[in-house]
Amino acid sequence: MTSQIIKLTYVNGRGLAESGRMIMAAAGVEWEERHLADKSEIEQLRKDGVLMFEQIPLLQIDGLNLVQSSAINLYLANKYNLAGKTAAEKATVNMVLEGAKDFGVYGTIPFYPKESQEKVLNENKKKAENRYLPAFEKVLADNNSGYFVGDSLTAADIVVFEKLLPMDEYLPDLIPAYPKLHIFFDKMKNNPNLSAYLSSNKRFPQPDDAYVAGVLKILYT
Ligand SMILES: N[C@@H](CCC(=O)N[C@@H](CS)C(=O)NCC(=O)O)C(=O)O
Repeated sequence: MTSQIIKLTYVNGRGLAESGRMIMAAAGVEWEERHLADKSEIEQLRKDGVLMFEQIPLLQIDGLNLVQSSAINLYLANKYNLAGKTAAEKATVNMVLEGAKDFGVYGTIPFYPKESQEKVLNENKKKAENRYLPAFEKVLADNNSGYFVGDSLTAADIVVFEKLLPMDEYLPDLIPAYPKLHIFFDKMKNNPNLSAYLSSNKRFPQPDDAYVAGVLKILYT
């Protein structure tokens, strides 16, 4: 049986595709990437009817055209046994995934006007310190296995890690203040599949001005 090609369509950056990429990387699966470089390409995909809400990311897998990053993450988590083992674990994985999505907005900061970026960063720092980082610390303490849910790796661990990475790039002093989260962060960095992905040429850098301008031109003009 030939294995099917998995194809991810996005732009050439992390954005809303990065959590799906990291779930696939952690699961040890190979995928192809298509990076849209021109407005005409997304217009063609819209005409082709493969983008349910005319937006990317698009993951083509098992004959499906999946959109909506959360749905993509859940599909991958279920397919690669990273979704939790029981109904209760699955619900907790979903809670953590949604919380991680609300928390992990650091990749959008370069899209704000230069003069408001510091203010946005400070607002998100406050949210991280007052809500999300203590919550992550408590989930890890209550679960007491080194993982967010159950006793093995799930998509919850992967997506929290994916969201912590850009925060740590901006605010490297925060994670060390949370002992269990700090251990978790280091453990995830040392996960062989994730560490190979993070040092590969598939991992995009922090968005820069050229990337922001490209995305705005391709998707929003
Ligand atoms: N809720 C969607 C949002 C998708 C989204 O906003 N995608 C952007 C690129 S990051 C896009 O395609 N924008 C073009 C548009 O909205 O027309 C998800 O999580 O996938």
